[in-house]
Amino acid sequence: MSKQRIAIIGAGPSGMAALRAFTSAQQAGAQIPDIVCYEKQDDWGGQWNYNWRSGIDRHGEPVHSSMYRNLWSNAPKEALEFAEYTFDQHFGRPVSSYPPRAALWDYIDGRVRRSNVKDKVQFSTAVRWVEYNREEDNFTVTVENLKSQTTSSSEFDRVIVATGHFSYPNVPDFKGIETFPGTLHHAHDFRGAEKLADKRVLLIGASYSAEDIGVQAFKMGARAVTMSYRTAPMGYDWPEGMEELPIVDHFDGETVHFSDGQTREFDAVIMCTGYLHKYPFLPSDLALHSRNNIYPGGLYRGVVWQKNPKLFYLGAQDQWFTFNMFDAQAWYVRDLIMGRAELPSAEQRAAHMRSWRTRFQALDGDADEVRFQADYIRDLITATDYPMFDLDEVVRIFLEWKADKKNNILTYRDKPHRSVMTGTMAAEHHTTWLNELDDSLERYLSTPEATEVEEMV
Ligand code: FAD
Ligand code: NA7
Repeated sequence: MSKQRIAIIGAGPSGMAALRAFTSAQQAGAQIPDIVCYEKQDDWGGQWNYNWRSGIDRHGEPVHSSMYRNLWSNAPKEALEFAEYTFDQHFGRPVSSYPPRAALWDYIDGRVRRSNVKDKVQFSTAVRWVEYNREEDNFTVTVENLKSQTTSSSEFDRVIVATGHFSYPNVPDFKGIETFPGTLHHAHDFRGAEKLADKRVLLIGASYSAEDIGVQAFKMGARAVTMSYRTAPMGYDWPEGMEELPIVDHFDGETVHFSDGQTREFDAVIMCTGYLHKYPFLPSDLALHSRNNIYPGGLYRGVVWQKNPKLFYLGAQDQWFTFNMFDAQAWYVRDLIMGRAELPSAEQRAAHMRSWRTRFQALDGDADEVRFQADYIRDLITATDYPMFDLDEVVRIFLEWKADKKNNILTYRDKPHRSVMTGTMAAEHHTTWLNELDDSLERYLSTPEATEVEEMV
């Protein structure tokens, strides 16, 4: 029998998890399918592969990453740690719980670099179209090599979509916004908060981006930061100079009118209004349409496209858990593809999806969501040989993190947590998040003299 051919679209953390899942089976002696991973950027890491560009890249492609220079992990690294490649293994010593972007990129890169899989990735190659061939029961994948500007098509037995869903900005309209004379961006194009020093900044939205860009702006010396919510305020105990107001009613030049009648003047507006699930390379019967939530419809066990179970999605959920959830998904998809796990009938899959969906719809608040996602991951790991880890303890870490943020939104990142994988207590970073202005890996791993740290305070 000829070997199956598998296409992985995207080499972000989810695509890298798929590459790692297959090589881990290979290292254990199994015959694995032929794998080709297409990645439109010139390196892997997805969102974590920071790019100073915004808008359109040098090939005329939409820039993928929404990350900014100053980004540090927004949850403890102990909640995202791989069960089969720990932070201790990677860094060789305890590091702090909230690493900056470059340190997390180094960690995910380190794991796959050791497994020799980079030659399976075709970089600077954008997938343009995926077609299911009913008669052959396979897919034709058409790609463009962005450097040579040549297109080509190949056939695959299965396709894994791992292109992420925090890249295409959701940009609402507001009455009068065209009269605003200051700078106006979506969070997707935000690259650093330095320029916000001394500015009056409006962030529209009440989730991770508004919260984090808000505290970044505060840290970098913004004169005033206002965050505007549609449904509910984040409700943190904001420091003086930061506030939450209800939704924007309209703009009138630099003056913004809020729905409760208050007005403020601004120099800069950043829409932190989330992202669209968008898969421009997929026909509508293969493309996921969903809001950003933790149980999108149409995906059995969150990964198998119910309408065509030869198509898989990784990382399509909103994310409390990240890297280790992508692993659990990738291991399960690998096992389905390699025939190690059995795919239930369409009816059984539908019944399974209905029962999880019912539970999902009854969730009440963040703690419920975290527990739901932990159970979801447990269900996947149980079906594979991915090392099980103490998911209840990770839930506890998430809840502690939430309480730390409630306690002080400016200091939660200074707190160490204990690894559920190794039992190692994280190090305390040499400099507090509020005082650390150098986000580089070198600085993160350095051990500055105490006097140098004191001088920064
Ligand atoms: P992505 O990282 O988005 O990777 C998708 C890949 O697919 C990209 O490399 C892209 O170039 C490629 N691709 C897309 N389209 C095509 C195409 N047509 N052809 C070929 N390749 C294509 N998670 C955390 O755990 N901690 C954090 O602190 C954190 N902060 C975040 C901050 C921001 C601003 C954002 C946007 C996300 C953050 N996340 C964080 C969540 C993040 O989504 C995950 O950590 C992770 O990057 C998701 O991995 P992914 O592989 O599913 O998607
Ligand atoms: P999220 O978490 O999807 O949140 C989007 C926010 O935008 C949310 O508060 C929405 O309010 C708000 N929103 C959406 N549309 C509107 C309109 N029309 N008006 C006002 N507010 C609106 O996106 P984030 O960018 O914060 O986070 C995405 C990822 O990036 C996340 O995983 C992090 O790790 C980093 P709602 O609550 O729905 O009323």
